[in-house]
Amino acid sequence: MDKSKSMTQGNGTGNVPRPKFALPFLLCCATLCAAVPEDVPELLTAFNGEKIASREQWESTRAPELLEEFTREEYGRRPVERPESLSFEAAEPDRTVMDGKALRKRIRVKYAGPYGKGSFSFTAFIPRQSAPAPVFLLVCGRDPEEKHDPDRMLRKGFWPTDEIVGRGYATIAFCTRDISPDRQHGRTLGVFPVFEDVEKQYRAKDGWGMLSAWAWGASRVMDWIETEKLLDAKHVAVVGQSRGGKTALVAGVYDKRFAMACSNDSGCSGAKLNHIDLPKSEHVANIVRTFQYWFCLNYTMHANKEREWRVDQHEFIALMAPRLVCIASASEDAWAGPEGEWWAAKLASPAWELYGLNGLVSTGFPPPETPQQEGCISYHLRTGKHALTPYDWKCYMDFADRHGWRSPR
Ligand code: GTR
Repeated sequence: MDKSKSMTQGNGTGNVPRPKFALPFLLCCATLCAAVPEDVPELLTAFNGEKIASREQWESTRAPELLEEFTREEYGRRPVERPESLSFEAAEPDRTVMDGKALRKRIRVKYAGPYGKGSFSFTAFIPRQSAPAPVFLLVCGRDPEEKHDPDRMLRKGFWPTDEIVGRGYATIAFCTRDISPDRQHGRTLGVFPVFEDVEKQYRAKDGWGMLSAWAWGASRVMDWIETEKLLDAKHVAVVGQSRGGKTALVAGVYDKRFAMACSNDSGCSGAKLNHIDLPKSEHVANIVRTFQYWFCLNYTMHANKEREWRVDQHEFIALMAPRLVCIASASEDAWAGPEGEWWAAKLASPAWELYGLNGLVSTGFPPPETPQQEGCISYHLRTGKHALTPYDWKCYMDFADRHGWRSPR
């Protein structure tokens, strides 16, 4: 039996059980298998061989060609960015919560396109303070009952609203399934049939996949943030875990209004480098077998050939430069490939250097609970499993603090 296949069988819900390995075995694998990556596509050499030595060359030549490559081959083209018909309304009356420390808003985003209309809601917790609050926007790819929790009945660590507000940040969450359900036939629902004739037209090979659609949702929340005087639209971080972590990177790369992207345990097709030997980690062949609909159709062509492709994921992270990026891994998350995530962060760094900034300041893959946060890329490894925890949030907020998001600017 094909071993990789057994690891990625769907359970009909869009969620796939992650393969289970014992911790000592995984740590041993990570140490033994993660050799220094070889033949990694060169970030600062354009496809025509031109060396990229300045910020101007990066912005005029290299960044656009990389963006075009990732769009055409991996995440797909959007039929629309901000739709002409877009409006916001209160989904519920505002409420004071957290013993008077925060205002809770529930907002409905309504949009329309050539083939119909759609809507989704999000929840915002805004600290009561005089200055506009910087924001952490969570792309929630989990069940809302379990993780999103607009009524704060469960108080899960996945979205620790009280802690975030307690540190002076506003936080907003929306559920990806409200943009489009996370399943193969989700393309006939949510945002897709509003902007495409999904019944009559064949899906274009480079047409947007679901990660791009979810990230589009994050940008529509950003549209609202720009209208809200209680919020500081210049300091908004988009955060996500796993499929949400891939989405957070896509959101940040395609929408420069996001000042920071936090990609937690995003792994394959997110922050993990493909040019690294981590046999227990997910590969393109695994991901397209189960989650083809997350990507454009062209991406399937790279299954088992990702190392022959002229780009790798560090170059996608580099498209965030000169803005802030947080990459995070968990020690027991071999499927996401922690060392591959660290290497991608490291190899993306030269893009920041073109701006006279540091990317990831690090001498090597760190031990757990030792965040590397001196440059514009933050990396941390957390002890434990595939999750988003208060410790991860603490690292993200520490990093934003370091960059003056809360102090007088
Ligand atoms: C896995 C998938 C990963 C990751 C994860 C998740 O099954 O293979 O790429 O996205 O789901 O979202 O938890």
